[in-house]
Amino acid sequence: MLSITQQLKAAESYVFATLAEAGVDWDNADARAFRTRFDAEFPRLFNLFAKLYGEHEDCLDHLATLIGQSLACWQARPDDLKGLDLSREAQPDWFQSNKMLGAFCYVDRYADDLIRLKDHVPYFTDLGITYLHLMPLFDCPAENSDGGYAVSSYRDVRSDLGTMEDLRDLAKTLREAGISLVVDFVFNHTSNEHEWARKAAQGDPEFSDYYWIFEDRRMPDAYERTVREVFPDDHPGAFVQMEDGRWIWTTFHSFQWDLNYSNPAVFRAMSQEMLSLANQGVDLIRMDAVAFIWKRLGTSCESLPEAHLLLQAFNSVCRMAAPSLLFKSEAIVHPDEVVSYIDPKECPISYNPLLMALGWEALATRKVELINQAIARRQPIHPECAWVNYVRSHDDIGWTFADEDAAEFGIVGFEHRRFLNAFYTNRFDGSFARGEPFQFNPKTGDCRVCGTTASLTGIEAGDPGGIDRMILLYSIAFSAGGIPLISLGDEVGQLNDHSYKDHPGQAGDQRWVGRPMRPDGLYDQRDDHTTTAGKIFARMKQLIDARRSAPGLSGNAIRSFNTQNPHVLGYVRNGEGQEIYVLANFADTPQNLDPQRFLETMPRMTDLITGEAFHVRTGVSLGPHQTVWLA
Ligand code: OTU
Repeated sequence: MLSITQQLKAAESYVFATLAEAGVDWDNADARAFRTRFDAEFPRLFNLFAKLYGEHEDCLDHLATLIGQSLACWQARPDDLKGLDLSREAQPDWFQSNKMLGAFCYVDRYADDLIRLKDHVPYFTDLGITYLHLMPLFDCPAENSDGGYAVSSYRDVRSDLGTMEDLRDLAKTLREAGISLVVDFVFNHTSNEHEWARKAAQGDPEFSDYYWIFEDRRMPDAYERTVREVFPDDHPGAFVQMEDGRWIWTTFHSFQWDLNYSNPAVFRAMSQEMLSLANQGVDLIRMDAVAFIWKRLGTSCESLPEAHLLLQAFNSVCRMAAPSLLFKSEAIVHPDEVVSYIDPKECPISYNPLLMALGWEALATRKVELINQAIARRQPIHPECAWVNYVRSHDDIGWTFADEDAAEFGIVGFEHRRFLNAFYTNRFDGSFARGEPFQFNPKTGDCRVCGTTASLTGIEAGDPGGIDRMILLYSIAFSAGGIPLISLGDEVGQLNDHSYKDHPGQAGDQRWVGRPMRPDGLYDQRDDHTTTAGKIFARMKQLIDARRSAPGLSGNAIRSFNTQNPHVLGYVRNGEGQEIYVLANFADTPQNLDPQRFLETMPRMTDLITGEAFHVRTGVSLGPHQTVWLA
């Protein structure tokens, strides 16, 4: 029996022998640079590979081929990106800065195509954006595309948006403007029109093994006993029948076929797709639907230990061949699971679905107990990692709080979610929100909510608190630690768009209500303070500018601050020596805080958002929905 070290040495020799046979030349500066990173990463990658694929006879062959392919990707990596790799290595905490500001949009809906999106770069720079997430832009089926989340080729841009060259060009323009490009890596599934899928559909055994395909219902029935239905409107269970009668795993829509990562060839192939993406000049990839990437019979097939090992293996491949590329995990699941993906060696960046959902929860209930508890208990993460704090995404709002957390306040999760769904879809008396329900599951009562921020906060309904509520939510996303994310168009108050109902391929998917075209008319009004768009824009700008000049908001150190007022959220941020007290009133009425709460702070503080002075020892009064950053 070989010791671990001996195994590692043997594997390394095997890899080098295989590469030598394939004619790999190590005798040049480029290969030597790779070699240094290889030496640092190989023990980890080998270990992960052994755990994931150790039982496959050809495990080491796959590993050797993977290394060879990664080296080739490294050699193909443009020099400016290699320069970026070095500068990021010298400043690994670059994304922790209080100057970071994220935004996202659809290329076609915001600007028609990639070339015309360049025209908006000056606006992005003016606004202070440093991170731009472009919604999926790769080749996908014409109608059945799930907004681009059914990818037919990771190597081709959707033809109406432009070409790969346009993407590279845009990435460069953005980089020169100090903006990192973020795109999705939709790696849990491909579209049924992907070349691999077409071959699988034709019965090719090699590519049938790229997916989860079964001859009859025996295994699908067994799996379906324990997996959840994610898109029940589309199909029941997790499998759909193929034209030839076989059954295939589709977690999401029937045209999104789950990749079979228990096959090492799939990991290898997808690593290549990932590295080729990185070489286009993408800085950050959003790892879509991470919870679903590994399946095991008898489990929920969500967030299994191997899902983490897989992500770590992808991460390790990047450290060798595209070292500056960072991962953001997209896990909209139980908060314990969300944090399980956050690690410098896995996904250093993660969406913060809990804080997002609980902001909305507190607006509806006007109470801060749940969001307060989440800040205290679930907000702190590894100091080298960052949350992406958002108010809404392109998807629905899922009420992913932990039932056990809510139970501490006597709140019953199921009933509370039902209330929130009713409230945000305007089926609750006195609601200010105008959302639409999504994926209502009559079997479980589960449902999610869609809509733009302005429609959900009351701006659409003409509620007097609408703008303040929107600013309140953004002020939390801007101050809670991490990268704030603006849904582009929100900064001028874009409203729900119901026209999706007339579009084939969108009509059955209510999430499109929250994905309007760029609201040109509202943008034109943004400097006119008499308009709603102008009022919102001015206040968003105020938040952006305040954040940029507040080093206390950098990093992610946070502690909760109990305001002893059930309507007022409080927390303290501390970065680069500056301490900031964030207070946020979720009530529709003014609220006072007891001076006793401020015995340990400076007696006189300033609200960094408005510049207003607060003599806190005499107490703090906040207007309805008012939020302050006191320093
Ligand atoms: C993601 O979301 C994308 O954001 C969606 O737009 C896609 O439709 C989907 O993947 C498939 O690619 O179910 O309602 O964390 O909540 O990954 C959104 C689990 C989704 C899921 C999430 C998924």
